[in-house]
Amino acid sequence: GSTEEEKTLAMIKPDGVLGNYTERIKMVIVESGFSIIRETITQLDEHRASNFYVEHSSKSFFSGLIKYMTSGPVLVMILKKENAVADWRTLIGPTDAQKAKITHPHSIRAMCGLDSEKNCVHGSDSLESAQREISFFFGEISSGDAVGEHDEL
Ligand code: DGI
Repeated sequence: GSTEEEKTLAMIKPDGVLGNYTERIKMVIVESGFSIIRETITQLDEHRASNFYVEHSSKSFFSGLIKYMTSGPVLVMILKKENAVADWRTLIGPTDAQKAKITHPHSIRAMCGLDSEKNCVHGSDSLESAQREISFFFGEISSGDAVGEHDEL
């Protein structure tokens, strides 16, 4: 029988890739029960990074965020699991890696993040964001709702 599996978008940001955290993070992903069903390395330019974070375009930290996100390659992955969206958010921990080290010491951001900007990893914050972000990097795929044996991925 098919379980109610979800897909979410995970990203290892430039500081994570350049800091050689990729394999450690992937180990945590797999040990936590996620399947990595697609992955690609890409270098964001200003246009694509701005588009990805368009909801933050009016924020004071936006230009710094774009500079950071374009500073090196990122590894993007589609993760699949029951409750993948919320579970991946829990696993990465709070946005501010400095706080994560205190309140969520076992989180990925506590392991490899630096502060509220350079926080090492990204995770979609809702099913809707996940679908948008998966399409952003991988094109249109199935919605992730009630994914079963017939899913091509
Ligand atoms: O979903 P999150 O990545 O946890 O957080 P978010 O969607 O609120 O913000 C997106 C990214 O923007 C976050 O990963 C890092 C950056 N950011 C968020 N809040 C701040 C920030 N950067 C700075 N410099 N200062 C902030 O307060």
